[in-house]
Amino acid sequence: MEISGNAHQISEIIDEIEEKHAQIGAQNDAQNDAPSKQNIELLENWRKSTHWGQVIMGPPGAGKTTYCKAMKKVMPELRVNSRQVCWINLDPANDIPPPKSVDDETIRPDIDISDLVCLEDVMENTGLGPNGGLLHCMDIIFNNIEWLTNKLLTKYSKHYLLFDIPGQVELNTQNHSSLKKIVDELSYRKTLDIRLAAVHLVDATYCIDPSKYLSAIMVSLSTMIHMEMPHVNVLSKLDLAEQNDADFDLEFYTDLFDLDRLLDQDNRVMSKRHRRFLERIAEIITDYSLVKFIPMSIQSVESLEKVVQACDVSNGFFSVEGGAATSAMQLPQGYDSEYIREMQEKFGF
Ligand SMILES: Nc1nc2c(ncn2[C@@H]2O[C@H](COP(=O)(O)OP(=O)(O)O)[C@@H](O)[C@H]2O)c(=O)[nH]1
Ligand SMILES: [Mg+2]
Repeated sequence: MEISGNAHQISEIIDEIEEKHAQIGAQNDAQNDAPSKQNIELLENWRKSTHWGQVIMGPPGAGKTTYCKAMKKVMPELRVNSRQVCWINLDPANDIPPPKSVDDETIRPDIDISDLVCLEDVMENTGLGPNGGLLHCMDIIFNNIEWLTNKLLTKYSKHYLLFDIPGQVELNTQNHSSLKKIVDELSYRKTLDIRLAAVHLVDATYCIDPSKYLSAIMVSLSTMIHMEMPHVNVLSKLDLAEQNDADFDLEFYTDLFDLDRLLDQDNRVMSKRHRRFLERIAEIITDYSLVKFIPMSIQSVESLEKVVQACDVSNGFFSVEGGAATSAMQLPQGYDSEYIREMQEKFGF
C-alpha cells in the first residue's frame, strides 16, 4: 500500500513537472515567435509603400543570372520609372566568386542565399545527389524565410526586387512546393505583400527544333499553372537564334498564331500517332492563345526594357504607380530612338 501510495505521489509530481515544462516551453515559443519591436517598426516602415519585383525562372543556362546582372545596371537608368534593383540569388548552386579586390566592380547579388545554405554541405550531410540536394535546400530556405525577409526589411525597402531562382524544372512545375511557398510568403498581403511577376526564360535557340520548342512551351504552361502568378514569357538569347536559319519569321515564334505549321517543317521520321499528338498540342496552344513570348537579347537594351514594361503591366505597377504604358508590348512615351541609341551605347552588353 505504502509503496503504491508513494508511486502515486511520484507520478503526480512527474505530471506536475511535465506540465510546468510544457507551460515554460509554450512561453518560450511564444517569445521566440513574437516579432521583436524593431521588426514591427521595420515592417510598418516597409508597408508604407508598395513593393514590386520579378521571380526569374527557366531551365539552367536560359540566362537568368545574366538577365539579373543586366537589369541591375539598366533599371536605375531608365527614363521612365527608373528603380534601384536588389538582386536576390535564391540559387544555392549559383557559383558567384567573391570580389578579387576592393576595386573589383563585378556585379554581385545583394542578397546571396549561399550565405544561408550551401548545396555541397547539404549533399554531404544528407547523402542526396545534386537534384535532391537542391530541393532540400529550397525546404531549408522556406523554413528559414525570416533570414530573407529580415534582410529585405532592413536594407531594401526602396528597391525593385529580382529573385534569381534555380533552373530545376520540378521547382516551378511539379509537386515540390517550397518555391511556391516561398513566393506565397513574400507576396502574402499581411506581411511583405510584394507584387511579383514571374519572368520565364526559354532559350530562343530551341525554336529551330519543333519538338524542343513545343516542349519548352509546355514547360512555360506548366509553370503558369503551378505558380499562379502574373506571368511574362521571354525568348532569351535571341542574338544566338538569329545566327541560325529558322523556318519562320520572329512573330511566328513569339505570337504562336499558327503553331501547327511548325510540324509541316519537321522532317524527322516519327510515327503517325506521335505526329498527330504534337499537332493536337500545337492546335490547343494556338486556338486558346495560351502562351506568347517577348523576344530578348541581353545585348539589346530595348528588349530588356520591353520585358520590364510587360512585367509592370502584368503585376499592376502601372495601375498603382501610374505611368505612360499603353500595352505590354509597347514602350512608354519618351522612349524615342535617340534615347534607345544612348542607352544601347551606354549599356550594350
Ligand atoms: N549570346 C547570348 N548569351 C547569353 C544571353 N543571355 C545569357 N547568355 C549566356 O548564357 C550562359 C548562361 O547564362 P546564365 O545567366 O548563367 O544562365 P542561368 O543558368 O539561367 O542563370 C552564359 O554564358 C551567358 O553569358 C544572351 O542574351 N545572348
Ligand atoms: Mg544562374
